[in-house]
Amino acid sequence: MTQLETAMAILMKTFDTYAAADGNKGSLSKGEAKTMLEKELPGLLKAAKNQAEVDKLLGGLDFNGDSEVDFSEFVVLVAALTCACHGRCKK
Ligand SMILES: [Ca+2]
Ligand SMILES: [Ca+2]
Repeated sequence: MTQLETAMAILMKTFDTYAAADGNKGSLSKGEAKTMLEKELPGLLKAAKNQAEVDKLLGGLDFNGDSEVDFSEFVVLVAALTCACHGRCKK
Protein backbone atom coordinates (compact mmCIF):
# COMPACT_ATOMS: atom_id res chain seq x y z
CA MET A 1 0.00 0.00 0.00
CA THR A 2 1.06 3.58 -0.52
CA GLN A 3 1.53 5.91 2.42
CA LEU A 4 -1.79 7.62 1.75
CA GLU A 5 -3.61 4.30 1.47
CA THR A 6 -2.03 3.26 4.75
CA ALA A 7 -3.17 6.52 6.35
CA MET A 8 -6.72 5.90 5.13
CA ALA A 9 -6.66 2.34 6.46
CA ILE A 10 -5.46 3.61 9.85
CA LEU A 11 -8.30 6.13 9.96
CA MET A 12 -10.85 3.39 9.30
CA LYS A 13 -9.28 1.02 11.82
CA THR A 14 -9.06 3.73 14.50
CA PHE A 15 -12.73 4.62 14.06
CA ASP A 16 -13.82 0.97 14.10
CA THR A 17 -11.78 0.20 17.22
CA TYR A 18 -13.44 2.89 19.33
CA ALA A 19 -16.88 2.72 17.72
CA ALA A 20 -17.26 -0.98 18.57
CA ALA A 21 -16.99 -0.49 22.35
CA ASP A 22 -20.76 -0.24 22.97
CA GLY A 23 -21.80 -2.83 20.39
CA ASN A 24 -22.94 -0.23 17.84
CA LYS A 25 -20.03 -0.22 15.39
CA GLY A 26 -21.56 2.40 13.11
CA SER A 27 -20.86 5.41 15.28
CA LEU A 28 -19.03 6.81 18.28
CA SER A 29 -21.19 7.66 21.28
CA LYS A 30 -20.12 10.68 23.35
CA GLY A 31 -18.23 8.34 25.68
CA GLU A 32 -16.49 6.52 22.84
CA ALA A 33 -15.60 9.82 21.18
CA LYS A 34 -14.09 11.04 24.45
CA THR A 35 -12.04 7.86 24.86
CA MET A 36 -10.87 8.17 21.26
CA LEU A 37 -9.76 11.78 21.83
CA GLU A 38 -7.99 10.87 25.08
CA LYS A 39 -6.10 8.00 23.49
CA GLU A 40 -5.48 9.28 19.97
CA LEU A 41 -5.43 13.08 20.27
CA PRO A 42 -4.12 13.79 23.79
CA GLY A 43 -2.52 17.02 22.60
CA LEU A 44 -5.87 18.35 21.47
CA LEU A 45 -7.48 17.52 24.82
CA LYS A 46 -4.60 19.16 26.66
CA ALA A 47 -5.17 22.32 24.63
CA ALA A 48 -8.78 22.42 25.85
CA LYS A 49 -8.59 24.22 29.16
CA ASN A 50 -11.59 22.76 30.95
CA GLN A 51 -14.41 20.25 30.79
CA ALA A 52 -16.73 22.78 29.10
CA GLU A 53 -14.29 23.15 26.23
CA VAL A 54 -13.96 19.39 25.90
CA ASP A 55 -17.76 19.09 25.79
CA LYS A 56 -17.88 21.83 23.16
CA LEU A 57 -15.29 19.98 21.12
CA LEU A 58 -17.27 16.73 21.36
CA GLY A 59 -20.51 18.53 20.53
CA GLY A 60 -18.84 20.20 17.57
CA LEU A 61 -18.01 16.78 16.16
CA ASP A 62 -21.67 15.87 15.87
CA PHE A 63 -22.72 17.89 12.83
CA ASN A 64 -26.17 16.38 12.35
CA GLY A 65 -27.04 16.55 16.06
CA ASP A 66 -27.93 12.88 16.59
CA SER A 67 -25.61 12.63 19.64
CA GLU A 68 -23.38 10.14 17.83
CA VAL A 69 -20.24 10.69 15.78
CA ASP A 70 -20.39 8.68 12.57
CA PHE A 71 -17.47 7.93 10.30
CA SER A 72 -17.94 10.95 8.02
CA GLU A 73 -18.08 13.25 11.06
CA PHE A 74 -14.92 11.63 12.40
CA VAL A 75 -13.14 12.11 9.07
CA VAL A 76 -14.19 15.78 8.96
CA LEU A 77 -12.61 16.30 12.40
CA VAL A 78 -9.36 14.64 11.35
CA ALA A 79 -9.32 16.60 8.07
CA ALA A 80 -9.95 19.90 9.89
CA LEU A 81 -7.18 19.17 12.39
CA THR A 82 -4.83 18.15 9.59
CA CYS A 83 -5.53 21.41 7.73
CA ALA A 84 -4.92 23.46 10.88
CA CYS A 85 -1.69 21.61 11.53
CA HIS A 86 -0.55 21.88 7.91
CA GLY A 87 -1.13 25.64 7.91
CA ARG A 88 0.79 26.02 11.14
CA CYS A 89 3.70 23.87 9.99
CA LYS A 90 4.14 25.90 6.81
CA LYS A 91 4.58 29.19 8.69
CA1 LIG B 1 -20.47 2.86 19.18
CA1 LIG C 1 -23.82 12.72 14.25
